[in-house]
Amino acid sequence: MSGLEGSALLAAELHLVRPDMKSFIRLATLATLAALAAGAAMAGQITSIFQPLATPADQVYSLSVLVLSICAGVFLIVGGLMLYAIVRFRGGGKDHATEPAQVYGSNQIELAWTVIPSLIVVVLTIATARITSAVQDHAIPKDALHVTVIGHQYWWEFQYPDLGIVTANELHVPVNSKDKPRTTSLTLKTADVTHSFWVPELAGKTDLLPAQTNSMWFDPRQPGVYLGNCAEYCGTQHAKMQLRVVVDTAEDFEHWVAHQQEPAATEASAVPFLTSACIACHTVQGTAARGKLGPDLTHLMSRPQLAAYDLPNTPQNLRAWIENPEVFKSSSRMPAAHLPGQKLDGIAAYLSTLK
Ligand code: HEC
Ligand SMILES: [Cu+2]
Repeated sequence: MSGLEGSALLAAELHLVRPDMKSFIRLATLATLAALAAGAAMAGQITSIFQPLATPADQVYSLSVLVLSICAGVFLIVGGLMLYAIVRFRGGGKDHATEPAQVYGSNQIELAWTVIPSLIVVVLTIATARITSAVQDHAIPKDALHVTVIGHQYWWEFQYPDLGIVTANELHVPVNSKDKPRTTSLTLKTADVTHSFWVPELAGKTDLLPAQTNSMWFDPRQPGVYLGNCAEYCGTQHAKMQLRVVVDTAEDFEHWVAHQQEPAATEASAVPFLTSACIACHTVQGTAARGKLGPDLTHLMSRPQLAAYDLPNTPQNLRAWIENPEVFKSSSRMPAAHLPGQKLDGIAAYLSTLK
């Protein structure tokens, strides 16, 4: 098809579409409103910087609104003037051969296009620096909850040094309420490559870097489950390195802590598990399993998901995961067990009692 035919076809299609434009706009508006309503209803379930529910996220949000509106203003003015010039001074008529008037050496114009953009850049810089320093210099209260976050290819380790708890992928923190203000302070490290901790509704991103310890904090004001993801490409399964921050009421958090501090409660025999290679990588408190390369399994069943993504922690999935993690997360750092069925059943049965 020649370019000419192509554009003729396009014009015809445009012509066909035009009468429907109004209903299309109506439909698009409806769809947008529906999406917004759904978004509002699911607050805490989706990841959006436009629904901040904790302190640094509020500041990040106000800054992004400022930056977005300045940029939108620039876009509208520049785009509008350009559109005006294109339409108003379009070619045609008799003046094809003559050159348009050449404007140069105008101090006024040159000053305007130097001073205005400089002012805009200064405003953006000051606003950004102000918010960045307010977030970074924020004094962490003495009674804050301290958690050490360690990024692993492709899962999160959460250590609560003051409480003696180690868990994975699901970070429990207390809500910051008026009568019980409580800040969460995170120390961020990595066991291998660079990862990035990002839960948009709670705070901005902070990287977990080799050879450097970073920190961040947040005080969430609404209980719920907040979703995040590793925000720095760290390998093939980067997308399945999700994290959940469960913001508990003060009482729920105390219950959770007390439960996590209990020794592994179990009725089943631990023998199949303790006689497998599993213990080289996994810890179950109070047993000979002291491995550190994989998630702590002491209270495995208290986590609703397996393997740092939305794989429900059911007995079937648990057994299938142990049998061959490749099926779910190819090139995860856990090798397939290649165990006889009976032993696999024994291990799965034992693990599913680790409430
Ligand atoms: C070489 C180290 C290694 C060995 C051996 C190993 N695992 Fe793992 N395991 C891991 C790693 C790493 C992960 C995290 C995988 C991910 O999410 O990407 C993991 C994840 C898991 C999980 C999911 C934990 C969670 O919180 O989601 C279970 C359950 C598990 N392993 C059980 C076992 C059992 C049972 C065995 C023995 C048959 C075993 N593992 C052997 C390294 C290992
Ligand atoms: Cu990562």
